[in-house]
Amino acid sequence: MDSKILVIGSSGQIGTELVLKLREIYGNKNVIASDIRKGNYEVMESGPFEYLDVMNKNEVKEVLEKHEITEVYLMVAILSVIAEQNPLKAWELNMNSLFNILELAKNGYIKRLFWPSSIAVFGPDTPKEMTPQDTVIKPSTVYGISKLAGENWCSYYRNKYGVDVRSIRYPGLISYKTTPGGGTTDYAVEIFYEAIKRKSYTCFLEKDTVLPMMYMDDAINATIGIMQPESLPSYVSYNLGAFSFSPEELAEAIKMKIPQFEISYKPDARQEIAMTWPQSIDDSKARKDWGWEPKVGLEEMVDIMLQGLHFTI
Ligand code: AKB
Repeated sequence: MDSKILVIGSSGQIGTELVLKLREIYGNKNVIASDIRKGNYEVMESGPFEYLDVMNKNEVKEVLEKHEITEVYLMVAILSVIAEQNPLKAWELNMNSLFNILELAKNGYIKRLFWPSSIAVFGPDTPKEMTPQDTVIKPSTVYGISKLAGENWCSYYRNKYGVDVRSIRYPGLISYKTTPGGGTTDYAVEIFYEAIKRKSYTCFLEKDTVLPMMYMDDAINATIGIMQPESLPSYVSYNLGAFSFSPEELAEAIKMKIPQFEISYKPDARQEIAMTWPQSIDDSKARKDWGWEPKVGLEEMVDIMLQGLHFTI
């Protein structure tokens, strides 16, 4: 099928890089960026942009019709930390944005949909190491509850109405091009800015809190990759892994490049969230079903981040 793509939430951490990669692949004019706020210079200059509030279904429908969209990447979400501060707002945005797009897909306005899930679907009772695709899934955070509900609604629309919806359970994502906001894994990006600017960082997690992480390029390749097969992959939302580390291990890796770097620890409420998430992920189903394979390892990620940020801060 000739793809005409709409990215909703194109000014966010994943959306920004996703738009640029999709434009490289499908051509600038075939990838429409959209958000309630302006994107970065590259996104705004390289192709079409629509101011769009995903909570307004009619507005979304108009944009779909105007650009004859075939595929939507719905990259809108309130992440774990902010969701704990405002549970009802997070529920409303995370769920109603999804319902609006699922309904439009059900009514034939979209042929294929990507929706992001997260390792936050797992909870304190889930096995922490090499967390399997199918396991105990009882999240204890607002964000996790919304992601699990979202996965279930995606399955429902797929089974009941034949909606082609695909999803990934992202781990923490690391990039020097875009900054995250409101997540528990954000420290793994902040630490690089502080290491370069101040040679020190105070981490909001305990030193031995291991979490699964991934370099953004791999996450973008996976996101586009899962949308490629003509036949639907068997799971709606796939586990995805790359590498795992604790703040202490990341600090050690940074110290190899910046020997003066010092880390200290002042755990706050984010520690509680992190403790309920897996430490590493079994992504064998994604590897088998649609050929997922991460390319960037921990050391390479540290090199890329330090080199990339030297030029930007
Ligand atoms: C968060 O920390 O909330 C996100 C996530 C793991 O989904 N980065």
